[in-house]
Amino acid sequence: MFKKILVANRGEIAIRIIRACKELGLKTVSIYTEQDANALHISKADEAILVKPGPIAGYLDYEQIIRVARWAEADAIHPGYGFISENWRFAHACEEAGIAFVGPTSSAVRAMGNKIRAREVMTEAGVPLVPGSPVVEDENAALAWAAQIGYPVMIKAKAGGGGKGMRLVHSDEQLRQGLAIARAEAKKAFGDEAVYLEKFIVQPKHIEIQIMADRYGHVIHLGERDCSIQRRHQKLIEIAPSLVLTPEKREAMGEIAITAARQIDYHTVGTVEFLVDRDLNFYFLEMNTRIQVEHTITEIITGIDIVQEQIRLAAGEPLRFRQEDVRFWGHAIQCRINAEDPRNNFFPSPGRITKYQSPGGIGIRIDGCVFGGYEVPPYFDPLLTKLCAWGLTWEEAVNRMARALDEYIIRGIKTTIPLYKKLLQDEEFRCGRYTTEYMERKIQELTYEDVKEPFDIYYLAAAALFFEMNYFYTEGQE
Ligand code: MV4
Repeated sequence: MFKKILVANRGEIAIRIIRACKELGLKTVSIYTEQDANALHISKADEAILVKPGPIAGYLDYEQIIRVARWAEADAIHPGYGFISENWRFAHACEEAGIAFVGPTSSAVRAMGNKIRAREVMTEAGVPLVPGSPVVEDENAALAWAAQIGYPVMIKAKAGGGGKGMRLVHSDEQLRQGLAIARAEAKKAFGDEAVYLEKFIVQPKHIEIQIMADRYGHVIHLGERDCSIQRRHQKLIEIAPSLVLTPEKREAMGEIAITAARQIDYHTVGTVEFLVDRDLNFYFLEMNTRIQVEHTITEIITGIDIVQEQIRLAAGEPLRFRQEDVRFWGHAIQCRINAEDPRNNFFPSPGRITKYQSPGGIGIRIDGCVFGGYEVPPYFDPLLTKLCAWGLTWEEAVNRMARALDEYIIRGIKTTIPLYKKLLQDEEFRCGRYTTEYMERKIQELTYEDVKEPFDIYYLAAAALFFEMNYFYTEGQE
């Protein structure tokens, strides 16, 4: 086992990793940039080292991070999610430097980062994929492939992922136009203009399987998470298990996810994402070679500490569970509490938290990085905390989450809490059959304020009057 781990991240995930390390008896080193000097992940670790430049570049400069790890005598680096977590060059540099990367091999990271290569690898393994094309070299090739696949067709970037550079087209005409735009976007976003086509799956669910693997050929899955409640590819609410999968479907998807992992000699933990259509046909979408934000809800229903296991597996320990040891118990929901204003197009809402009171009690878990008086910096991802609720039944989990949201007080900045309070009352959410277009369709209804609105106008008038008087007053003084 390692002795000391450098946590190459910030925010809630840095704290989550530090907690796992402490329980494993490992020393921890945090890194931070100048703009993050008051961040909680600094004081939670045994040591903290300033990296430059801020606010973000220091977290991305993996060569500097490896130098810092060497200097601090850390024997492993945990990248968390985002930042350098899926940069195969970083994983490779760790391999070269003789510092353990808490993740799979750089070649597995690389293979899954290239979406075309991922499709090829998975095709070879017999993993079901959305019908699609290889890279389309020109317009004629694209038109021919589209004819074979059948409209509607999605144009996707070879280097894409996370929804960037995707384009939906319904006809030859739209394909011709869309192709040029998609190429330009892909070039701009990824420095690679290669695109390919896929059959568009109408109103899919986004369901992903958590897997765990050691270096000795053992691979298991920890069931699924339904992440369909999202907006513009930012997940907002995740649940486990999915309310639509049968035990047989879960097993089938789990088996396929294991096959996918085996195909690339995967080890540590990872996630295989699927699109699931209305008839519960499922298609491989991509594989995430890192810990994910929503790993928490799988921990809650399985009782397995995924981050601890990830570290053990990275250190070369054998898997401690067999598939039949994994049991699912009850239902878990996670709400991502973001510093954003859902009523204003999810506009970022950084600033000082003037009051903070978190919920608690049976079945509640919070992973966060904020406190009363903390100034949320404007530079980073808006995630403040992850609020999770567990219940023996789905209904109990939903009611418990609603209760926890009611208890939650965050003042001084806008958050997604009011949105979730409304959403949890929605019948369509409560029945669990929602798909990925749910949020976009419901956002108006869920952010419509029915009681307080008329009063706001009076507050506004009073404030205007106050400022007006103040203005005259100060003018008189000069
Ligand atoms: C699709 C799709 C429908 N058909 N591909 C979005 C994220 C990116 N990784 C893939 N995405 C999609 N690919 C085909 N062939 C619909 C989506 C999609 C989506 C997928 C997962 C979660 C949310 C989504 C929201 C909109 C579209």
